[in-house]
Amino acid sequence: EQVEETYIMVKPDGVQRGLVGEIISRFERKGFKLSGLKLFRCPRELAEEHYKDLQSKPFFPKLIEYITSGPVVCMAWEGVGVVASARKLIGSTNPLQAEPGTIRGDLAVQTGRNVVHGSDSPENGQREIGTSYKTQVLVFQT
Ligand code: DAT
Ligand code: MG
Repeated sequence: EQVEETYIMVKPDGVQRGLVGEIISRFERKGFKLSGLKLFRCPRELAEEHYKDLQSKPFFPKLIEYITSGPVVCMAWEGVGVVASARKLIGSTNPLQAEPGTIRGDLAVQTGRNVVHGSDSPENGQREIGTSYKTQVLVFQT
């Protein structure tokens, strides 16, 4: 087991509903280390890059519209096994199928409003931190 990093993003609905503290708190209580954090409004090009694997899905345009609709909180979290563990803490993509006790299971109802993103592999963790977290965004208005 080795130390790895995952990209966690509180989506616009999570920020708007005031769930940022609650979500950060769950990762902190688990014992992972917060290694980066910023609030920003995701530009369309970055959103499309972030979700490029889903480009051909019918819901892709709606997904991009949603992710760019308001400020997001993006974070890098670090720890042993953090990628898979964060996915467990987040729960299933469809919040109605997510177990109680998970973030989506406790706090969300709709797949298209599932409050938080977490990388699905260490490789994607690095890729997503590189695109969404490390990219300089010049427009800071949220
Ligand atoms: P996850 O966010 O659990 O990794 P994913 O990578 O398959 O799920 O999809 C990314 C996001 O796209 C997901 O959080 C919400 C949206 N999405 C996925 N499947 C969807 C569907 N069938 N209808 C509407 N939105 C969907
Ligand atoms: Mg995914």
